[in-house]
Amino acid sequence: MTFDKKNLDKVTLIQLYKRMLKPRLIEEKMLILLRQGKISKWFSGIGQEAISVGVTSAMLNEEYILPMHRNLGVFTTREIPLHRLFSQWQGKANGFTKGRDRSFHFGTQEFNIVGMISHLGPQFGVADGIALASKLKDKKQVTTVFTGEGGTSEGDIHEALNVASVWQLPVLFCIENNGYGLSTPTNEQYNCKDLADRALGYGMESHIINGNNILEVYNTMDQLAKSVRENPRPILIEFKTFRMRGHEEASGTKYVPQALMDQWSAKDPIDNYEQFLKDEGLLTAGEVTQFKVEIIQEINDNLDIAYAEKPIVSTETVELNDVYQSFDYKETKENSIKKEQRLVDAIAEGLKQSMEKHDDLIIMGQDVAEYGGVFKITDGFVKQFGKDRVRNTPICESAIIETAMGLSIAGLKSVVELQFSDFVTSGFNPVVNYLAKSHYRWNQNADVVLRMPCGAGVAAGPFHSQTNEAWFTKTPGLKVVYPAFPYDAKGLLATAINDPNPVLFFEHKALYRSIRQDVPTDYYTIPFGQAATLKTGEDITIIAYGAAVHWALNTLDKHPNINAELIDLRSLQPLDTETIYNSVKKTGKAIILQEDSLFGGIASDISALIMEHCFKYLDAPVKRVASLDTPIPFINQLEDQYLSRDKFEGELLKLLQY
Ligand SMILES: Cc1ncc(C[n+]2csc(CCOP(=O)(O)OP(=O)(O)O)c2C)c(N)n1
Ligand SMILES: [Mg+2]
Repeated sequence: MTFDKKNLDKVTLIQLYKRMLKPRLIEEKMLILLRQGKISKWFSGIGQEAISVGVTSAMLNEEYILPMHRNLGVFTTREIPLHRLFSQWQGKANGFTKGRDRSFHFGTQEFNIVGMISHLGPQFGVADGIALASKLKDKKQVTTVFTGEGGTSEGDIHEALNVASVWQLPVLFCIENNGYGLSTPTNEQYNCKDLADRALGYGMESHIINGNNILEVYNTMDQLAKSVRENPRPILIEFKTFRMRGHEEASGTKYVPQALMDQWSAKDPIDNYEQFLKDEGLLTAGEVTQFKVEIIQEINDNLDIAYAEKPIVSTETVELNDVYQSFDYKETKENSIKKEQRLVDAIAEGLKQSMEKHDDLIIMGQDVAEYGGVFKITDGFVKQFGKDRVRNTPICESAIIETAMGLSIAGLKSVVELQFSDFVTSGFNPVVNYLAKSHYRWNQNADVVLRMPCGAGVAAGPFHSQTNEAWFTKTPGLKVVYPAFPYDAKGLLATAINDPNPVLFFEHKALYRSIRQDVPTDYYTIPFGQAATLKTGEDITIIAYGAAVHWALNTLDKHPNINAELIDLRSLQPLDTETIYNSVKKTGKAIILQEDSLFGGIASDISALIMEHCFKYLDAPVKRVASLDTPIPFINQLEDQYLSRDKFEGELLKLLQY
């Protein structure tokens, strides 16, 4: 291995050495603790330290780094106090996740590090979002993100690279090619010569770096970072290196040929660099010993601090409260001037007024710019707000939802328009694992609204008709809003955008142009978790939301003699249980009408809640009326048969007779 020190001074050269030595010595200690059963799991980066250390050393402290599971050197180079890392691994309060997530699964705004979620690939998309924020704010910063070569097979990685190139985002995408992904060798992982070659397909610059040569890593990354700060663009960098230990310690390395181990062992990044420094007369054996003694002392002192820390105690209330960032709802009252609007107009106007109110709000979605979105909600927005803030995206739901997460980390709000709510499946992972869990895991909110045009009754078949709120109401960390009227939609959308938590905002397509109402012309908000009682009555409680509210209203219009109380939930998470219970306690009967298919829908949970909280008030079993447990068929007569709409009347009359 040849080292070229270019014009680096002695202080820098020695610092790079010490920075590699520290994670190596920490790991050696951790391997002992692992054998003693004092820590649970360990992913070793031994042999790959030059990458973490060289890359991090080339970055400015205020620039974000998104590391993976083998990047201890990132954390140590950013000088996180070791006792905090040890507390993190022991699940203690001085760590970064209050015992809620393990190992390197955490981020810290204090050190501008955004740790991984287990799913690997989403890191690239989140890096896009952080980089987009810095580009929009003209900060002249780079964002650096890591993956292993195994992770590059994930769709998220392809999506994120493509977005970064289309938007020319200042990201340094680092692939640590260490020969294996768990037990899978590279020839079973991909079929191109170098992963760096993929950059060409994205229209991106790329570099291959010897990942075991600290000076090559540092000098190249330093030069690339400086260049990207001035000329924002993404670069793909492949580091050739090797994983010297098992995927994690328990899994061993039996499947790795010994010859490969020996070959790479001779390329150890620390031993070779140490020899180079000695040969150059910059380092003595005595200094090496002294550095090691100092670092080991630091490790032991910090381990003592972490061990002395008491095990974490918490309560259910504390845990529940940390699922969401607290949101101090401030009511903005409506004005008295009203205008008749369709649902689609009210949403468009609400969104536009939020764009005017929040300079830091970005809209992203397919065809949302000049075209105005497929439902024309953002028509004219580009003219008013410009293309920086109203962004057409490639077809890549995962990367865009991850980008939204990155924007939030960097302090920007975003609204993502899903073209149809059905397509959220292609971005499901970042919704339920990244947006939903970040605040609970490491106190990082996801200030993101996902607009979800949904629903059946439009003869659009299985992939353009779903109302998929139940996939999300059961995921702690998400808020789910589902208005049925223009007035509610406008005010609730304003609140969704103000709320710093991730909100799924359902907009029923069949209501877009069929439901009209007088809507205040100015900006106003409506709080979440407050149902609207549309009709008061004594004999039965009808609970509905979305299009089903209108089905219930139509049925009641046909039967003016039925003395029903009709509750429009408006938001499903949080759910206004108080209004439901008070009504059921009064009427003694409850029927829940839901457009979604029956099993596992929110009607089931509402039914269970009523049984648990109002049982002694009930005069009849709680009834759920929902659509067939089939995919949604296309042709009208089948769709009509599928939907709960036409079954409601019969079930209502039956329950009244009970
Ligand atoms: C979506 C997903 N699938 C599978 C896994 C299990 N898994 C975790 S790490 C890993 C191997 C990753 O290999 P690579 O990206 O090369 O990183 P390395 O471990 O070699 O550093 C696998 C299969 C996961 N965490 N997430
Ligand atoms: Mg690998």
